[in-house]
Amino acid sequence: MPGGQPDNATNPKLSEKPFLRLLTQGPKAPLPATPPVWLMRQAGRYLPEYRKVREEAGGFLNLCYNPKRAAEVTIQPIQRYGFDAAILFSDILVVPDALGQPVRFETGEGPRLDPITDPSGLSILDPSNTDKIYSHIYESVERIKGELPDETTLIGFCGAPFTVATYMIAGRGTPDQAPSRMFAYKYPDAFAQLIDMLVDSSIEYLCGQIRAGAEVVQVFDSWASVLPDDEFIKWCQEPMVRIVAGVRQYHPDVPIIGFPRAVGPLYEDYIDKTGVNAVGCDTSLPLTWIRDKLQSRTVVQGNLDPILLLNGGPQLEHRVKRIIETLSNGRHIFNLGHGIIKETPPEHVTRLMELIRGSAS
Ligand code: 1CP
Repeated sequence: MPGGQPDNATNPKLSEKPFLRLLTQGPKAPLPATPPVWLMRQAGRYLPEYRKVREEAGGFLNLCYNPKRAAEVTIQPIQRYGFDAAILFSDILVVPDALGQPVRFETGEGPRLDPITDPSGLSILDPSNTDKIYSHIYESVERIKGELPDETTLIGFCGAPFTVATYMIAGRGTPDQAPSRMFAYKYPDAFAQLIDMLVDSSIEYLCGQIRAGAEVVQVFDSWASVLPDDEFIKWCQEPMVRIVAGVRQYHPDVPIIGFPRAVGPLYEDYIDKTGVNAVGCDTSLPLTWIRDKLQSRTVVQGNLDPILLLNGGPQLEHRVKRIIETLSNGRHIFNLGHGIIKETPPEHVTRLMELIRGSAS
């Protein structure tokens, strides 16, 4: 059962947390001197200290389900760089694993699941027993919350139903998500049933993370952009409307960040219909368009090119400056447009933090 627990409204530390403050204050409140910052996939293989723990844990999911180790890798990038937010170390594919479709991570490769190829494949899913897996994650959240510096906000997360469904149907990452798109056209009722189950389980899972101590939640719809607009509305936007309503019913004050990656002009209606407190902006969105069309609607997060962070140098300096100049008159959280690339030299992130924190005019 979701629910319980005090929310951010009663959090005495709110004023000490720049990231949470920006997300909870209205558009008229004074802005911080420099934007709060965190990076998608900030805990991960580009950090030598992560690689060490990952090796000791013996497998990626073992790391996700071991609260002590998961807490350790969540906090590593905070200790190294002092980001304003920590994101729970876990993965979006914990949800199918909890629903009864086992997930494996093979070394050097992405995730693997036994694919659901037709409606009969849905019969293996059992939404009544997910706590067996989710409880490990909630324990990680509690532990992280207890160990984080007071000024750091803790972000919980899940994958959006469509993005999670693409892995459940294909059994792996694919370049174009064709298997799930075909499934949705061929078997729309069964696809709707899967999306509905993922909506309910995501609400339960996000509320569990919030009860355990997550102060903000983000929903990653990494593959939303492969859908035509009417399918996007049906399989991405409407499910997100229900997730936002479902979480807010129990936790009305916890900010929710949506990330419908690369959907271009569809961002505007997505913000208006879902009522998210912020949107993650991918690399392809023009900065002035973000400022003029999105920042007037909600808080914007993004959108440095991860490849530019990998490359570093004067182009990085120039672009960081331009992002901050363009978005600094409104509510902006500095982030990448997608996850950090594993070959990124850790010192490029150090330089990025110097540029952001030194940007006060
Ligand atoms: O070998 C390793 O160490 C595994 C690499 C790795 C990591 C570090 C995976 C496998 N997942 C994660 C952690 C993770 N994943 C986090 C928490 C850490 C943080 O952000 O600091 C988060 C938020 C995710 C989210 C995630 N997983 C997304 C959505 C965001 C995005 O990048 O688009 C997706 C699509 C996944 C699936 C996934 N998990 C891992 C891989 C390699 C993939 C992509 C697979 C593919 O499409 O081929």
